Amino acid sequence: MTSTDRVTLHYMPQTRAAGTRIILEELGAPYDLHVMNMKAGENREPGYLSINPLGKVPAIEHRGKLVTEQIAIAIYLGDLFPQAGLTPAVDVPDRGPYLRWLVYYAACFEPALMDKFRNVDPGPITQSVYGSYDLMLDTLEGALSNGPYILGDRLSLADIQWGVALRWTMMFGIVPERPRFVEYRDSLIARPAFAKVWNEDAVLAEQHAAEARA
Ligand SMILES: N[C@@H](CCC(=O)N[C@@H](CS)C(=O)NCC(=O)O)C(=O)O
Repeated sequence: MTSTDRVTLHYMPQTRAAGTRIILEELGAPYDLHVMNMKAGENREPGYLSINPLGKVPAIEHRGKLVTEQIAIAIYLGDLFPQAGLTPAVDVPDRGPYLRWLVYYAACFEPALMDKFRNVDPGPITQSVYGSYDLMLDTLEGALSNGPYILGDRLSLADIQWGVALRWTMMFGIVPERPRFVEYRDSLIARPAFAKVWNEDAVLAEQHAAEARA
């Protein structure tokens, strides 16, 4: 990998982009941060909107291409750095469940959470993309009952994603602290990459708040 192969992560502390940064750390990927101050609205300035019109993070640039959406980024990076051992290869049986549980996060978990958080009625389970909130959560809990990890005995990037997700959603009380969720989250957030990113985020967030007040 040459210096032009470094990944640029468009970043704001204490957002979904922190999960992407933890993934980069876990993979041992070479990366640079482009940090923006969300409290000062920097992600809504023309410079960044010309990169990502949604003004959202995470977004990465790599080899001249932009990738947005945290799960697309996770899959992309996992495939780019298979040597980290966190990515089931395309020709192994775990590949299907790996993709399933990564995509479940974006396709079912987040929509269900947002509806729950805003008191939006998802309607009948046949019309809701995630069935019902309880069914969605029970299904996730069932997947976590087969081993220490979501694929059973094998740690993958899907666990890193879910460790991040369960931490913030249980912290905000959107996901109930079911014993299996707590045990699983705790086993993941004890990993050094999590502490590194969250400690650095706390410093950055404080700086940004001070800058926005000034
Ligand atoms: N669908 C996107 C959602 C990203 C997203 O909502 N990011 C939030 C941070 S947690 C954001 O950038 N918000 C800033 C804004 O909208 O101004 C993904 O999954 O990556």
